[in-house]
Amino acid sequence: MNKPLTTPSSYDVTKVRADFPILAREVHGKPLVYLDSAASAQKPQQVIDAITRVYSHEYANVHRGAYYLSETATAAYEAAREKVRGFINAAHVSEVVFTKGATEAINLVAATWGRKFLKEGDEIVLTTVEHHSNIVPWQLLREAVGCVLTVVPVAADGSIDIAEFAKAIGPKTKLVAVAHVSNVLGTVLPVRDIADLAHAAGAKILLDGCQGIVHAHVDVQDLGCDFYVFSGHKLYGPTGIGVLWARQELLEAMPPYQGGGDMIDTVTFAKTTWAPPPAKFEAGTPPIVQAIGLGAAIDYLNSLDRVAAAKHETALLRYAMSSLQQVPGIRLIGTAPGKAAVQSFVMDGAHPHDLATVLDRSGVCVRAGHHCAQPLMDVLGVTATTRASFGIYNTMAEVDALIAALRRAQEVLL
Ligand code: 7TS
Repeated sequence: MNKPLTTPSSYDVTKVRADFPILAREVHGKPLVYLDSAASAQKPQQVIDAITRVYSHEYANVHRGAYYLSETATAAYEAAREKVRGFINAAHVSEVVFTKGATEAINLVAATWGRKFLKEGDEIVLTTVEHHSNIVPWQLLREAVGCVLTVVPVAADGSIDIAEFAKAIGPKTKLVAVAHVSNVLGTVLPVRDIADLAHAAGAKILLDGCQGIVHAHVDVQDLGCDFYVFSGHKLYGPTGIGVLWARQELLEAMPPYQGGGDMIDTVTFAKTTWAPPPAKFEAGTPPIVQAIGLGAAIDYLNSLDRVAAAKHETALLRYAMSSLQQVPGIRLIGTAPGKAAVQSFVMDGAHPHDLATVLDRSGVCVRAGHHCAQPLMDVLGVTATTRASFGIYNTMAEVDALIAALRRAQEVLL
């Protein structure tokens, strides 16, 4: 996720951009400059076509029809699960549970594994940089079982020292739940080392991979984690679909999350038995088309040179960091070594919301606010930041457009 300063010659960003129809549109009469992929990425035509094809020709409910169309839809839904398995190198396809997003996946783990296996006084280790999705479900669990949340601090540059984890993880730790990559700072956490510390203490580790999976190749077995979650919509796929990956034995030991159709083995009024995972965790009609769309996004990403794409993103980040630093009054937030292509900043005299609104008039889309990481904002001593995040389709010219728009914004706001 780091090294060279320039985009590899093998990476043709113009060709990639041509796959994303929305990038050709204008906003307020200006070419769209989309720098908010960390919130949600745009979709390639291949994903849009896959969704249209299913609804136009192949749509039916899954796992219940004896007829051709339902069998076709079931096969496509289950093929998407296999694509996810391959993408993250899970050992078994049954370890891949479809959810509506990363948020639901974390809530699922907290409500099932957490309620069954944690008791009063047990500790969960988090970090300051977590998204609310990886804080609030654990607070709900704390209310239910009386567990304790321990928070690992972040250094001023946004990095997190592994020694802090060594201090925080102890005999009472049952779970370490941390972001793979921070959505505000871009920091890549030393997750393999954290996993080793967690396991040495007899704890499990959950990785919130929302931002991690989009910038780097993820191999859940190599990472050594127990749970890995992510959302499809940040990975160039549709909204309404996410993934919980967990080791088979954990899924087997966990009680169901929701009850309903598809998650049962047999039902009587006296007693119901569960289907094996992943069906046990997929009650009701699942997000069929969204899962197939996620499969198409994975096919699309696999068709690219992902190593070259990651180098391109790093080159964009480095160019953005050095260009932003040349704008008077701008302070970068998050400069940890080896970070991912997400850059927060604040500008003297301008509130991030006002700044984002003015940038929008130049066609530049950035996120402003607390980024669902209010505890991190408190520690950083700011109420909000402006954030530019880069995807596989962004260009150096778009970084220039951001900088030009910032300079215009300074004329308007200051
Ligand atoms: N975890 C991280 C690290 C995230 O960045 C996000 C979304 C989530 C969890 C929640 O994902 P969801 O798909 O379930 O909502 N992050 C952002 C963001 O940075 N700007 O908008 C959403």
